[in-house]
Amino acid sequence: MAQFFDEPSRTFNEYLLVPGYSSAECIPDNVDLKTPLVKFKKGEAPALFINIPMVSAIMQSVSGEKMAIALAQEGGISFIYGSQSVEDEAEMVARVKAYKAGFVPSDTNLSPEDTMQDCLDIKQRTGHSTVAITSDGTANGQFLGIVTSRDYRVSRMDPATKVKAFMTPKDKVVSAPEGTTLKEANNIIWDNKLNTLPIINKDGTLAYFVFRKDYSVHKSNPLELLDSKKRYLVGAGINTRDYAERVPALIDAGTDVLCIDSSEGFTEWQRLTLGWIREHYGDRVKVGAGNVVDAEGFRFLAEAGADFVKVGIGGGSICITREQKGIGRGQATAVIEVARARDEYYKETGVYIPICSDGGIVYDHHITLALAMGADFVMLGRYFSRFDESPTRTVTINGNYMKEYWGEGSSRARNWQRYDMGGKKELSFEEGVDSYVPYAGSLHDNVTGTLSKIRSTMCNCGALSISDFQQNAKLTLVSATSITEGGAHDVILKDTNVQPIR
Ligand code: RVP
Repeated sequence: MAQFFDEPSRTFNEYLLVPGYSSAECIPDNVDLKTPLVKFKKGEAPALFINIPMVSAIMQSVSGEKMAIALAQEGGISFIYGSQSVEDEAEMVARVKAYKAGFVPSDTNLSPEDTMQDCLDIKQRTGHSTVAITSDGTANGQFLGIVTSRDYRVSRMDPATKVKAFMTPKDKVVSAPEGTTLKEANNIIWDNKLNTLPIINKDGTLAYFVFRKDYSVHKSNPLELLDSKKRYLVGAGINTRDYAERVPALIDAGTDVLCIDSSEGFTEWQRLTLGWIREHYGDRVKVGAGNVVDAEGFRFLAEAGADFVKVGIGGGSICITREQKGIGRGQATAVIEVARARDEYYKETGVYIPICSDGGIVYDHHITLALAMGADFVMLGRYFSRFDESPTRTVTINGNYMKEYWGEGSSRARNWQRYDMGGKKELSFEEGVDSYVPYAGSLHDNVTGTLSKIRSTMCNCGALSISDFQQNAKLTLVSATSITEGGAHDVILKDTNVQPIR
């Protein structure tokens, strides 16, 4: 007979934290959210930490290079999506590693032969109004000038007017040579009242832009996640099909950590992929695996050599795996069981394998619950997709700003490798949807708000570190009626359209 689990599987919404004693030291400023990213032996430190327990999902609509840079600035890490060619993924990683805080490769470029209409189109596409004009219209061509919105008048000029007729040519542009420090660049910006300073290589090609606004961003990131060469840390997704080609390219590009991106991790394919990496790189290359939802799955990946294990099937906001295939498990139950298995494995072997709760985070407090249940960090897709830094278009729907967000199992992503169980190299049916999410502004502002809630709750529970929180948090299941009690209830929420009658 089939095996039945005694308890129903539960979601984060069904739990609450019960406060613990908060001493006078329990203030948000004293909470340390640093957490291990990869496995380590008892008494040793892990080779990789993250400074906040948040990583961005391995998805086309979430983790591009902008996301990776913005999240590393806050102390977390992105996993660049693997559902693109090996070359494109490796280039994205290389661009994150080449990024020098404050020095930005130009992503908005045209040639002098392009037109004003091209300027309008590219501005719409990238959201940037400063266009680098280079000989070949690339980010690193011969620098010839710049165009900003001040250089053309849409109402008065023919859209076919060539860029060379209205650009500010290079001899009128204040620039600085390669090797200029960020501080020097900032001084030039201030002295000349500039918004943008092009940095030019010796051979006259464009190296970077320094933007006035970025200098202040750089200065206000105490938790930023840097490697020993002061470059941002970045992760990358791989699959269980082309790893022999993809992994070396990603390692050459400078990837700090890999993660097998798959809807189901308890498979021979994952064991083979992990085995291949160990055979070729030993423990030097760090790689997460998943996803699993029970102790057996965890044990399998731990023994196969995973550096961290991702937990969650079917809980993602865009995921319809449970509807399509009837597999999965409530995210809270999955995390609790896998965390127990992780702790047992640690007791038995002295090796701590961090676990990542992946998908299903709707409210900020779900992150706090996941940590209390034993997750070492969480992976978020929908959350990050709403920000300026996600790679998708912003659109308006009924007057509201929205961003696109689609699943890797949707036909839009065509990520068949993520779902492949052998057979034809294509998605046989969809396991994800294509959707919109409300636009929410900058990653920095949102992550700051989320972290302050996590820190505050941890203080209520008397915990100043994640491991302390995992060990001492008190959690309770809630009844359906107490969920209702938890929101605003029995009041009529104020509405701006209400007309006073007196
Ligand atoms: P969420 O944060 O709830 O949006 O979930 C994101 C997670 O959903 C991803 O990290 C991944 O594990 C999963 N995912 C991605 N695509 C799909 C799909 O198309 N079914 N699911």
